[in-house]
Amino acid sequence: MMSRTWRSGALGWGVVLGGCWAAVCVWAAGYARAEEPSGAAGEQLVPLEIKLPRPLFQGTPKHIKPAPTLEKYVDKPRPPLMVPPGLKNLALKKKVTSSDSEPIVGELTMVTDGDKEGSDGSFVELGPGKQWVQIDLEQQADLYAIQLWHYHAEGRVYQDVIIQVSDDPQFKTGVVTVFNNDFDNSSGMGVGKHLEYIEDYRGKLIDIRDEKGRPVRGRYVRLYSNGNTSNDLNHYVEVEVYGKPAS
Ligand SMILES: [Ca+2]
Ligand SMILES: [Ca+2]
Repeated sequence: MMSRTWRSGALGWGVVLGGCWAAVCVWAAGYARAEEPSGAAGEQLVPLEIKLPRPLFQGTPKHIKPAPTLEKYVDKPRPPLMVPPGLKNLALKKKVTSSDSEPIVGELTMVTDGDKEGSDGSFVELGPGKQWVQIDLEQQADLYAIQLWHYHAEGRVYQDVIIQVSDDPQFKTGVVTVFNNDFDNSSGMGVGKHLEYIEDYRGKLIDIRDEKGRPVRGRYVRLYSNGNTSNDLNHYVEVEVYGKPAS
């Protein structure tokens, strides 16, 4: 009698637990579905794969003081950027022009040569003050993300980083500013809302889609800077522009 009660009790709990487990599974499946990212066009998104160079220093750079306008330095792998499949680095080996056509060190071709190692011989050094480099993607394209390394042999902050996209090589018409961290307008191109950041081997990955997840269309990408926390010169190790040719 007692044993039968116990058994039916256990059976009852088994049903309850089994039911709960099924409910959890259904909830988890629903949650996973809800969390699956989709793009502006409703397509499935995948992590953007970026090959990082080897680190040249470790630990938090101590010589740069925290500020409300400076992103907090985090020495951890960054979360993946979810993008539509099939994006390519359209900047690779493409022609680079600059406000400083005769760099102090290196060549402009180094900006897009695929070499991201930050040691001597792998960066181009432009003159002091506000300077820009411009990449011609050679065709109109839908652009999703920009990954850049100014310099990563020591922790530095490059000032007034402003990035624009246009179909006009002179950047006079149809200019879209996709990044601007000139918080005090010292470069005179308008106050930027983005934060300054300390560079390391991970460089800076910038999602340039609009608030609805749509890419920016254009053929030319221009990147400004205005010196850095170690000197008033401007450097580039590599710039990658992820997108696909406009259809
Ligand atoms: Ca390079
Ligand atoms: Ca500034």
